[in-house]
Amino acid sequence: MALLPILTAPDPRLKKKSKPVETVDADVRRLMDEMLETMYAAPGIGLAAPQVGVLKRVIVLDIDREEVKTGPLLMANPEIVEASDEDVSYEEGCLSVPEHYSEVVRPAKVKVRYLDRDGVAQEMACEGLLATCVQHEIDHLDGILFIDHISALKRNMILRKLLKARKEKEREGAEGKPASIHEATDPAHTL
Ligand code: GNR
Ligand code: NI
Repeated sequence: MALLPILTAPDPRLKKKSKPVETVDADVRRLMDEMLETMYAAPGIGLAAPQVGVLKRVIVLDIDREEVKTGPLLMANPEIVEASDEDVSYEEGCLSVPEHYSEVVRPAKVKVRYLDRDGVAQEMACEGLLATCVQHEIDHLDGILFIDHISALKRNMILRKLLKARKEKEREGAEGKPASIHEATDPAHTL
């Protein structure tokens, strides 16, 4: 099975609304399986299809903490059908926003309805990290990143840093060596 490349912000594909899956067929099952493998390899506790460039409403999760071990969860067309009035703040990260973390406030408990890997409709009550994570993944299906829940000032700072990091990486790739080494050996930068 193949690992899928994970897109990082800013990328226009991460801002798009994903389309519902019509039926959970062999293609969708393969996507779910490859996403799960990609998530474990990253490593992450959740992954949404648009993060691998596929604009379909498919998410995978596996929360493994002392209190809660969910095992692999594969969901097509996940929907929040109930949310608690009570909110909770959790420090979130995202594989598409590498190395940045922020507190995000969301409902503490949600009930999610989805189609499982066999195409069977399921409902699951979620709380704790699972509730946060499933909302984070469903957000991805609507083109929303966790940084869209924080101040524009913080968001733009993070986006600028991500863009800068990407450009440095591209420059390294083009020259076959790190930009820092290039600068150190460049007479213009030694003064
Ligand atoms: O691996 C992940 N960890 C995480 C931590 C707190 C809140 C949400 C997440 S999801 C994230 C993986 C990811 O980017 N999923 O879209
Ligand atoms: Ni994410």
